[in-house]
Formats: sequence, C-alpha cells, structure tokens
Amino acid sequence: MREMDGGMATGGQHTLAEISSQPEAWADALQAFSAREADLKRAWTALNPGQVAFVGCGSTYYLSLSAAWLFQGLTGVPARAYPSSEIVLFQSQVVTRPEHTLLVTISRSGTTTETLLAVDRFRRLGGRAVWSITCYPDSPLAKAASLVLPAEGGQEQSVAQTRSFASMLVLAQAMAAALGGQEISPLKNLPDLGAKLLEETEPIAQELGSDPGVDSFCFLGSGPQYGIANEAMLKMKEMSLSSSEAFHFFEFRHGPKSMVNGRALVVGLLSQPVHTHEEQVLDEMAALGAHTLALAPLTETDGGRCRIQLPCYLPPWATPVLYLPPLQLLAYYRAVGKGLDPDRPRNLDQVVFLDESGFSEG
Ligand code: F1P
Repeated sequence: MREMDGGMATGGQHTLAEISSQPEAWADALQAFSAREADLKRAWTALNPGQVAFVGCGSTYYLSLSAAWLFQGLTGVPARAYPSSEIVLFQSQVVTRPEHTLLVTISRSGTTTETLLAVDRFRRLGGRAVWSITCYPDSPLAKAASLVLPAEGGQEQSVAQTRSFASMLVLAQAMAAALGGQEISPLKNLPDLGAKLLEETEPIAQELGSDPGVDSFCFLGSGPQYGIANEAMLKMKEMSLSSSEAFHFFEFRHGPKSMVNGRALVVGLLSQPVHTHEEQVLDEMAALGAHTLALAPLTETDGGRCRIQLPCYLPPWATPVLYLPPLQLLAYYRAVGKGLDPDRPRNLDQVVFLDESGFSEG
C-alpha cells in the first residue's frame, strides 16, 4: 500500500480490522433482533404512538436520519430524526405531544451526554416511551430504555464508527421492516453480501482513495441514502481530514455544485426507484469536470461511469447498509494514502462527554 507521496502507509489496523469484520457484527445484530422481535411488536402495539423521534449525535444522528425515513415509509407513523442537542436546547419547541411520542435513542457507547440529557428532557416534558439501539446493552442509555436492541458485535476500538454504525443500522432496518409488516427474511442475506462487497470493492476504494488528483468529495443520497451519504462525509472528514460534503441529489444543483471542479469526486448513492433522475445529476457534474462514482443497486450497467454494483434483488428497505463497506474503505484508503492513522483521528474522542451543569433544566 503506497502513500500518495510514495512512502509506506502505516496505522489504521483497528479501523481496517473493524471494517473487514463487520459482516459478523451484522449477523450478530440480526440474531439479537430475532430474539426480541416478538417483544418489540407487543411493545409497539401497546404503545401505539402518534409519532417517533430518533435521536443521536454525529454518526448516530446520521443513522437516525436513515432510520426515521425507513420507519415512516414502512409503518406510516410520522417519524423524524433530531440531533440529541436539539431536544436538550429547545425541548418543548422540538418535542410536540411527548405523551404520544416514542423516543428511540441511537448510540454506540450508550453514554453520550447529549443523548442522556435528551432522554431526561423528554421525560420532564411528559414523554414515557424510550427505546434504545446501542452496542452496549448495560450502558446508561440502555438502562433508561424500556426496550433495547443491542449490537454488541459492533463494539470497536476505533474512534470513527464503522462496524458499530453498520450493525446498529441493521437493527434499525429490521425494526422498521418488522413494525411495518414486512417479512424480514431478506435481511439474512446481508452478512454474506457484505463480505462479498468488501472483497469486490476494496481495489476501487483503494484506487480512488489514493488518487492524488482528488482533493474534495461530495456524497449524494436520496431517501434513506441521505443519512448514509452524511455518514460517508463524516468518515472522510474523521479518517482522512479531507474536504467532504453531503447533499440530497437534487439539492446539489441549488448552489453547492458551484464548488465542482476537476479535483472533485462526486459519489452518488443511487436509489433503485429514482436512479434515472439521480444519474442525470451525476452526468451534469461530470460535464462540469468532476470525477463521478455511482453505487448502484441496479441491473442496468451504464458504460459511461465508474460504478460499484450493489445487490439489486433486495427490497429497498434492506439495502441501505450495503452502501457502507465501499464508502468506509474509500475513507480508510484516503487516510492511509495521506499518511494518516485512521485509528486516531485528529481532535476526536470515542465519546463526547459534557458538563451537565451547563444546561438549564427546562
Ligand atoms: C456519538 C459520537 C459519534 C462520533 C464520534 C464521537 O457517539 O459523536 O457519532 O462520530 O465517534 O461520538 P455515540 O453516542 O454513538 O456513542
């Protein structure tokens, strides 16, 4: 593996090992979900909430974006994602009808101050129903919940979330599908498909990640893929200190595309039902000189663009997690190509702890 300046890259052992081992973590999460599916459905029926609020921070806020989109789309119950801090800072302006709301916290560590405070403020507002998706089922956030979906196999040493994010996303996908009346058996294919994707996409991820001709990244996603595009943006920042942004596909035309040039890589996370519209955006960015890459869960193959083929026979609600392996590898190889150690991203810690006394109690 060569750095862009020709040196030998080092570091990132934990990160690469955790990215590479994530299919086992996905299988672990699916087993944990199956063991809890009946209880989940009973609890959902008993609660019968009018709306669902998903909350998290950083990566887990982006996971909440995908989870909320899937949940509303499959159950028909209004669902939104909030950064935990929005509930802590604005409380009743954010959480309307708390007594009719299910709050779902998403947290790798289960100890992030903002998310713990969000639960506290939700309860002070009259909210009762709290569920938790976390890698640590004995954590404070898990203990604050009446129902926990654990992804213990997602526990990791690296600061930047990889297998933790993906295994919690598998749980969120399973939850949305099960409560939306779907048969979740298609999810059982994910671990094998993930392992195949890791093997197949590593060469292109290493090639694009190490390309010295690229110095900015834009990740575009629609629907549940918008949350994944944000996670890819954050991985690229955290691991490789590169300029990276995330947008809805069509939003990119409304101003941000002004930044497109010949040193930009625009990565499109195509969604099956709307991919022709999305490919049009990528065509326009290529015409502006950008490098483009399409992650495509499609049967059609367009000879004109660099593409990563994703499985195209799963239902759209089963697919979001499959975008992650190539995107995580892209950030990883960009980091080591720059001689950085993705295991130790600059300025970051695994968990953000705050002094709770700094927050008013509502
Ligand atoms: C949330 C978080 C991550 C971020 C970084 C620090 O942690 O902010 O999203 O990427 O790793 O912690 P958690 O609540 O998911 O444990």
